[in-house]
Amino acid sequence: MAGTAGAKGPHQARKRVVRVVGGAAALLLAGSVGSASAAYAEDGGTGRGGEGRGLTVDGRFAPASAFVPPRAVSYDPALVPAGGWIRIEHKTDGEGTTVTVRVKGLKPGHAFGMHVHEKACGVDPKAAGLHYQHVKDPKLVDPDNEVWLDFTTDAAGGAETSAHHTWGLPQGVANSVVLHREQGGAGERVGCFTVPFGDFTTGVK
Ligand SMILES: [Cu+2]
Repeated sequence: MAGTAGAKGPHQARKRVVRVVGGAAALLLAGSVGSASAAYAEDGGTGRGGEGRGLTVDGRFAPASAFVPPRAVSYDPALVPAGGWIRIEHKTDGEGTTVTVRVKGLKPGHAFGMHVHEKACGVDPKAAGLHYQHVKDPKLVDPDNEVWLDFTTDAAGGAETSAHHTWGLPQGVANSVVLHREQGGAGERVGCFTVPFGDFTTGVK
């Protein structure tokens, strides 16, 4: 569309990748097993808002008892060993939104449950709050109304899966993924990874 060419302003650089440092805690974590890094890329190449934006966040699990609370928290070292790795990708385009998880170094051959939750992780497994729901309704606890990322690890403790929805994850309303001991809609929380879903421009002024 010719009319969109002029829409490109100072906030719509074609491609931006920034390293996000969440203050002093993140600096202390650099290089430790609890380190996490995030790369945010925004591609406004089409000139149409909401297309081709993505977020990728990596982390390594560490115990909740670590001196500096890690971004990727293990609540159960038998299932989620320290040093286990996780990457979350969140992509949004005209077709909707896709969340992909990749893990390495978790317990081999285990069927994990995983969902996108509302709040950031904490020392307390309950800190992540409830599942993010597209339509807020306690009766709609299912993979159509929520982002479920259940996976079963291979013999090396790795796995990859993704979930696609035609709706999106607005900034600020979904802030973690929680790993559960069992697959399905609930169960004991064995790990958590803080991810600012929908925030494709964090750190970009
Ligand atoms: Cu959950």
